[in-house]
Amino acid sequence: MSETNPAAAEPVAPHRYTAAMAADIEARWQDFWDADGTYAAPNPSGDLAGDPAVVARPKKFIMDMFPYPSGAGLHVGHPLGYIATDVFARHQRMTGHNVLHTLGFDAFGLPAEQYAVQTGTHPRTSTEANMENMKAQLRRLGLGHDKRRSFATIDPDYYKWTQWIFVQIFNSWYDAEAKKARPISELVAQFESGERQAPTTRAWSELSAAERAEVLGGYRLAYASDAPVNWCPGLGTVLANEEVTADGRSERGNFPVFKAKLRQWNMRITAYADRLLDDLDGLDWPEAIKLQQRNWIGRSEGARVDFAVGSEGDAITVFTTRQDTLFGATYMVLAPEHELVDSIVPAAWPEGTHEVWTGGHATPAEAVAKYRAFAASKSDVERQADAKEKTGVFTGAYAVNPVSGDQVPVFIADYVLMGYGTGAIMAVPAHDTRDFAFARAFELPMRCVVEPSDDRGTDASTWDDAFASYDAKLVNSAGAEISLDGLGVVEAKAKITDWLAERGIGEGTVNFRLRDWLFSRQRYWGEPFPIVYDQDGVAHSLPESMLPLELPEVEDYSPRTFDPDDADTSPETPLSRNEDWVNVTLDLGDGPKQYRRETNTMPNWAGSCWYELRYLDPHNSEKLVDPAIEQYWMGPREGQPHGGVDLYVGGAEHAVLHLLYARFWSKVLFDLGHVSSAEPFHKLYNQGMIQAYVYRDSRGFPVAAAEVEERDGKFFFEGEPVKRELGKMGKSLKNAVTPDEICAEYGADTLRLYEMAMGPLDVSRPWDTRAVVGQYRLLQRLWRNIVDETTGEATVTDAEPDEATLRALHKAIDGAGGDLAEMRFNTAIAKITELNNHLTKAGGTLPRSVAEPLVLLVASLAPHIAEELWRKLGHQDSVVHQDFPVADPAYVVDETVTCVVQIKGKVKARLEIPPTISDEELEKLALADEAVVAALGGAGIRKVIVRAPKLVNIVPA
Ligand code: ANZ
Repeated sequence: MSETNPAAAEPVAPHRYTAAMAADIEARWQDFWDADGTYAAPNPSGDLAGDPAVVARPKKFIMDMFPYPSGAGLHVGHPLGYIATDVFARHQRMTGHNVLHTLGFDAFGLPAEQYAVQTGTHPRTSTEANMENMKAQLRRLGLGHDKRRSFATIDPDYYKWTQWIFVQIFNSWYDAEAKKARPISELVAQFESGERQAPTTRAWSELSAAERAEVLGGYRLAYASDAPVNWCPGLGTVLANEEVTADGRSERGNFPVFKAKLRQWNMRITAYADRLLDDLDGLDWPEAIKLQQRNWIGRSEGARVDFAVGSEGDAITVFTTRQDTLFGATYMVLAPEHELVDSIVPAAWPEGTHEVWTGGHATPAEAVAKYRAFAASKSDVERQADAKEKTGVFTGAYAVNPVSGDQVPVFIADYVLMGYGTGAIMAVPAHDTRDFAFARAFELPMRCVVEPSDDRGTDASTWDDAFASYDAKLVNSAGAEISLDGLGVVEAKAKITDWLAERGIGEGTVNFRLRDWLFSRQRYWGEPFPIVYDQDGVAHSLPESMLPLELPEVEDYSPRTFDPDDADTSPETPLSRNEDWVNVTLDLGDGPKQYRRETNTMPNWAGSCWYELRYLDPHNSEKLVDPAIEQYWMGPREGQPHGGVDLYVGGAEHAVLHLLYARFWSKVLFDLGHVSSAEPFHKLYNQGMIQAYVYRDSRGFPVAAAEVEERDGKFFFEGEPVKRELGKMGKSLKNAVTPDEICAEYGADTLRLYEMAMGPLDVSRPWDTRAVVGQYRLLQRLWRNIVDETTGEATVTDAEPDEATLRALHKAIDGAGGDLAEMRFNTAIAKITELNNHLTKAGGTLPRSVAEPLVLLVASLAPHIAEELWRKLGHQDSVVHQDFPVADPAYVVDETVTCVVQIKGKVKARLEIPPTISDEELEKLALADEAVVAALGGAGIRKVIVRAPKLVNIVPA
């Protein structure tokens, strides 16, 4: 293994730490760990039960957001979090914990399906190949995972339970009084016994099966409904709001997206809005993420108010957070899709209708129809954009403001969304910016009802903008029956809410921004729904014995593409084309019958909603997870009121969707008694991003970053100057660096150290391949401090270390130990480097009592070299399960501390003194100090107050 050192023209030492040696060491230890099961975490029972002494330790369940096995493989940015959790997990193992750390794959998803559409390759084939590739890349990094617990969400053994959970959710309802989910059978029993009246006028026993199913659908936590969804005929699928661009087209493919009513599965996550909000308080998550969840859930306290409309006793119910401004409501707006619109539209425009209100249309019906078509082409985001000009049209109808008795015109406008509140608002243009803009455009009256705190006066027609404030008094708010004048906003709200409630025309209410979760996709590569429909179209869930329901083979993986501009088409799913699979005869307990299978698949998010639980008990074929095992790893304990994973590391981009969905599933499983933890992830940590330099040529195209040369701070590619900027790492920007390259050049331990040393874990940082060598040199010096490079043997003595070395060692143990426990890996490395440099400088052979703790210090960061050195130091057991060294406090305290000497309370000198100095000695030193002598200027001394070792105060005579 000797190489030639060209500089010296002499062979270098045969046992020097080189990339080749690192590769050899690393491969050997990786094989050893796999064969030995070094990272196997014992369960308290079941097939993965193990050493009771280890089980008795405090547990630590450490988890990464698992990867999607992409065809591109990993670049060095991907493993940042995986290395960090690995270092942390190793440190926790060395500090007395039973550590569960493993990694699976989130393997359903669109890229494999698109590849299948293009090439005809089964998504499973390409996904599995990608997983093999990624596993090899990850293995090369030396991650200490319990591989017995790994799985992919596409494994039928896994998705059997995803389907089973769906069945549990389908078969339960939310009991708002008990504030928990309960089996739907208990609701049926209540309907049957008459304890609860079903929302129909007929008795439960008189309803047909289909009618009962319809009623129950209004309660189930998973239910099918004809909801307005983003339908993209060009792609042949519905899309989530996040997948639609601001101008109402599909992010992928740029096809038009329409709002269409399609029968889709939904999850009633809104039932849990309060608990999802309240339980955030008990979680150890970054505040920014908690805030995003709070905003996403969007709890608003306000009121519902009825405005009478027409002569039939109908009312438009609005949701408002400012019921105090009711006297200022001078018009109303319904969402264009609001169901009341058609019934209130009169045949002709009322006498004297303002021309601007009609949009130039001959009849209200025509105006409404035209405007609806216009609004349907816009996304919700676009509709809500504040800056946009307000559009809308008069319906021809008037409603009655319940406090002022005024007739107010009713408009439809797209700035009111169907999906929020009641889909209708009372508009208070004087005090709401959007209403103000609309009122200006349509020349509608404004009435100031909240006294402005500036000098604009109370005539709103002269204002430039709305006056929106909670901190003011009500004015112009006296009617025949009630007056709010002079009250503050809070009191006025309370008073008007009571008044409305007494009359039965309103009530205080809480509204949430959160919507139910659209849960079906017209795709192939996802979990099939465990649902079949009988001849009456009633949905039935499959019993556990029929799970997993595996994906059928199909000829064509693509959803059918329709005329991209035609909203009136409906999706044809890939699964629906396999008639043999779709039409089945099953015995669901009442004899063999014909059924049709649901042909949508579950969304991408389903598999990641509960994977933490499967890690615990991955081979259980009887249960989702054994309760005792779940309780052991996830159960609530001190400081973790809802239980959960001890550390979950991943990107901040998953603030809402995944993290909210997983919380929701946890709560349902908790309510139904399947788990003891009501929260999946107790502590959440967001790692930063590894960024990379992008180099662009004069045309702005990225050039291969690896081939750019730097000269005098300028950058050149093939001789031409290029511009450097910071961007994402990836193939398209031609700046991806793979972990494989870095491992080949330096070894995995160097890569691990470099990634951890780059900066605080939660901060983004630019990758710099040239800087990696710094960590390589650290490992070379570490090696040389312990191993004789000629013989390859460890050379240590039994001598006692000197005082300075003891101090350096114990400070490093203390400092790095604290840092590792708190995930400050960069500073831990700095402290270890400092110790190693001290030892290098001191020279000579290391005492064993220094070499061993040194190896243990680096063991979590650079596990391969640590194993090798540990073995060379004569140990037969793995370094992985050694105890982290304990610092001796006597050597940790600073050698000197700074003592302040004051004369009459003013600082005159600072002394560097040993921390253990006595009062007498310190007084002597202080009085002898030159600066003190000079400052006293020969004056006598009345008193000396000594507080060793920090302070001496001298009072002159
Ligand atoms: C009258 C009013 C007066 C309002 C005022 C605000 C200020 P948050 O806090 O986000 O819940 N609103 C209600 N439903 C809506 C819908 N479907 N589409 C668009 N806007 C809607 O917002 C609640 C406020 O947003 C409600 O209170 C309502 O306008 C509007 F000085 O009512 B407010």
